[in-house]
Amino acid sequence: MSTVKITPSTASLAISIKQLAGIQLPRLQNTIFTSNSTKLRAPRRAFTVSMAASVDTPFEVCVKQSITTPNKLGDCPFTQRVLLTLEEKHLPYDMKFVDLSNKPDWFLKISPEGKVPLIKLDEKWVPDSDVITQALEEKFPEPPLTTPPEKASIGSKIFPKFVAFLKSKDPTDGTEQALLDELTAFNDCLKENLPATVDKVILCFQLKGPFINGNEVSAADLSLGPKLYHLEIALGHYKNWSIPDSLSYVKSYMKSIFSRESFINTRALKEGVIEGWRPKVMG
Ligand SMILES: N[C@@H](CCC(=O)N[C@@H](CS)C(=O)NCC(=O)O)C(=O)O
Repeated sequence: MSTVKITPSTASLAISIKQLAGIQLPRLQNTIFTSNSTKLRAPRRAFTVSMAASVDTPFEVCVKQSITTPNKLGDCPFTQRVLLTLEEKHLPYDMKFVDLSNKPDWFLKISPEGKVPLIKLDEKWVPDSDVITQALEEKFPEPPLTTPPEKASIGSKIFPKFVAFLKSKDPTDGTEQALLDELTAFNDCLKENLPATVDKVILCFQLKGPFINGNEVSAADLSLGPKLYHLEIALGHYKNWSIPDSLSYVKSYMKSIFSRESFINTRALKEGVIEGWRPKVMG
């Protein structure tokens, strides 16, 4: 099966490619996303002409409801990871908002642990973003999002260090330095992805990424991206802290992830992220 990947910025590009290739492009399935069964939009996006992701019925996903704005997506980085995976695989989904401060009975019946995200796969409710994203990769391998094992844990210690620093009330306890050490290690990994000598190549990589696995986004980025989004908002708000300019690869990485259409479609409201962390910061 051959796969033609197109990133059309206009409908005319798609039409001319269709004419040139003499192929019948499928209708832009999987791009109508609904929230509480309301049609929202048909986003412009890269799409894959292949047998993959030929799903018409949206996946039902239980997501955290915003604590500031009803019927808006809440501040759960694990939920965003799952939604990002669905978006990047061009799979349709239907969000079911769950008020985690007042969990409804229907939710507790399908989620004994009372946690989101939760997705219905083959008529079964499946919890946990690790399990869900792995299952989606197996069922819908195109486009592939697997991060090679040797790179899969890159950046994974940043989140716990961020939480420790955010909660810390003692500026001398070393939590800020521990976070900086993790971010510096991540900066070095990203730097190694780039060839250092050819300026044009560097420019090209900078425009496209770079991501943990180089040029293409992969599962590790979809896990880390939402956590870095929380880090930026929460530390900016509660500690007036931002990532130092010297960590330029981390900064451009965040820009690349945060500006993806999939990310914009699935990110929590900024005020929701701030309020979500308040009890942890104050407690
Ligand atoms: N390991 C789980 C963690 C999921 C999780 O902790 N979700 C939080 C929201 S971000 C939750 O549902 N907490 C339950 C609660 O707040 O009552 C995953 O990766 O999906």
